[in-house]
Amino acid sequence: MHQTFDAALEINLLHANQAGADHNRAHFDEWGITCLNVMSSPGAGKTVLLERTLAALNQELKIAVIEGDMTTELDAERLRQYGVPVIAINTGRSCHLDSQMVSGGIHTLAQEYNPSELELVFVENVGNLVCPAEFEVGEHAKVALLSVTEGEDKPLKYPVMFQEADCLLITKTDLAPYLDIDLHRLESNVRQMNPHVRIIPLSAKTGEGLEQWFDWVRTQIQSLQIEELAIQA
Ligand SMILES: Nc1nc2c(ncn2[C@@H]2O[C@H](COP(=O)(O)OP(=O)(O)OP(=O)(O)O)[C@@H](O)[C@H]2O)c(=O)[nH]1
Ligand SMILES: [Mg+2]
Repeated sequence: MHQTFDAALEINLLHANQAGADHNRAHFDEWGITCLNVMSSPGAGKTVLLERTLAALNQELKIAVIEGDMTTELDAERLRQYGVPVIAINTGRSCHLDSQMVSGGIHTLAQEYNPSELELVFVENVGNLVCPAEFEVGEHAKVALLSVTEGEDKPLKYPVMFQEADCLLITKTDLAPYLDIDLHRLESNVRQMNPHVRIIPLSAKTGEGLEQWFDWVRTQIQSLQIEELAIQA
């Protein structure tokens, strides 16, 4: 009986979150913004990846970041150094961003900047390999990071994140030679969960894979623009 109640509550919660996510996505669509939701366990390299990305693409694209952290603005402050709008959201005790929190971030963004001038919004989610994958925030695509230090079994143990991801970045590949990690097994475990996900091995330290990541980001923006043109035609 107790279990049934919990399941019903969870379905309602996710249903309400989904409605909010659809509303957020409608705002992004109206402004011509592509939104990418960046997720991983704590410390897999989300903020460093965004730092490298802002440094490389900031001249080419108008980018903003919605930065989710439980308590601090440490990551937001790191990213503000790249001169882009960064809206910080503290989730308090919650281990993920939800669509309502991101809605607040979107409205702050729209008050402080002209959102129609933006092309790309990254959402850096709270470091957690489980919950963020369950809660859409209005993104057009999900990016998951898994660092080589986490072990090749993680796609099997935490399947939802890997099933939901549109792009999986295997990060910190510069550290692989010092670890007992089997990268082929890791990739095959990812494929078992999600046969079609784009996988990019990447090191923010050496730069390996960064160009492929930037190209994937550009492709996301282009495919959304093509979709919009098709809708208008
Ligand atoms: N060797 C190596 N270290 C990296 C790489 N990318 C990130 N790191 C290190 O990993 C640590 C965590 O990086 P962050 O970018 O802060 O990780 P995060 O996922 O944003 O962490 P949270 O926001 O706390 O979840 C830092 O010490 C980074 O310098 C990499 O490609 N190679
Ligand atoms: Mg971070």
